Amino acid sequence: MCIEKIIDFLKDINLDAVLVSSIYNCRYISGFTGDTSYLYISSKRQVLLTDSRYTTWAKSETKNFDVYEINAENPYSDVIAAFLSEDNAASIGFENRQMLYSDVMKFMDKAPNVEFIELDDKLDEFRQIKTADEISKIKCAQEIGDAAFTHILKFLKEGQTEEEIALEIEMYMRKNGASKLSFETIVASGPNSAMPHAAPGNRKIRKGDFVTMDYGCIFDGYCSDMTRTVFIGAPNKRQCEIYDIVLRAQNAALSEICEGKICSEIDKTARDIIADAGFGEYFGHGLGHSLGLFIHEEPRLSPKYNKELKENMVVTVEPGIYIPDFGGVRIEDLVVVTKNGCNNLTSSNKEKIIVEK
Ligand SMILES: [Mn+2]
Repeated sequence: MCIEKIIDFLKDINLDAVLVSSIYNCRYISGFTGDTSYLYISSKRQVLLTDSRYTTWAKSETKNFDVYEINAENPYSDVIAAFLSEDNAASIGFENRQMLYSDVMKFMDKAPNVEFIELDDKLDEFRQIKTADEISKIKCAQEIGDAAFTHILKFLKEGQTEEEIALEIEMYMRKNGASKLSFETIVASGPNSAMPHAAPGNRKIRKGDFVTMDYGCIFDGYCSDMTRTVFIGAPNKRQCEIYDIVLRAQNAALSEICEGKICSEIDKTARDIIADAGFGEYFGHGLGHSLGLFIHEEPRLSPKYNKELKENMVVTVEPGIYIPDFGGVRIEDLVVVTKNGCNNLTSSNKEKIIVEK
């Protein structure tokens, strides 16, 4: 991103400098894709600080930053303190939600006359509206996820463990262009599917199970995320009922998404459908979240998130019903917000899928 935006931001909130520490913000602002660096930005200098393991790499990827190599004699805190002093800076903003308390104490200790201002997640806000280039990377990541779903439907059969299924999904994504996973793959079968974020275990899938698979991958730095729930053998009446309600709630929410819509209202649409059907107490989490360089970003589609959606934000829409000792269903798509609606990046089938092997 252009440095002028950050300099303007500093002026707006009356700060002399900013210390960027989140690996996602460092990457977004500087272009450096390594995971160990700080950015020091003032109107007088823009410096990427890293250690000798990353110096050459950082120089090859950053255009607008001077790369400064720290070492044991010149640690981050000393170098930053020197920059603040040379810049006559009275204040510096820092990412208090991203830094270790012990590191913050070190920085403050070395620059006792400088005011350290908590920025919370203000720098993350620059990443909310995606560029065309970012959307195309998210789309590629999601295409790999959808292809993995097609693959796993051919692979799935009774007797496989959740771990085996998760590994197959992960291998498929890695072999087809993903650099890594965007989060730990969830494969939850039978009663385990009542736990929204269950870890795959050694339970073998069998007739009568729901199997919920929630996974995503990273392509060129950008995340994807999707969930499908399938049936092993013919579903019973209650399973069908729950599945149909979740799908109806998801479709209703999807049809409401567009620029200008309030996030909590979209959540409410899905939540009301589930509650009216009598399952309100079994849908505890928010309806969705944004993603990008990181898997969980703002905006969120949740009951208390009252901001408006804007064009080219991306959000997941993932209602669920989870009944202890019975099982659960979640269906998740990933969409790009447009002026008049949304563009669904997830192409996998959402009709009831019955695995008969
Ligand atoms: Mn998700």
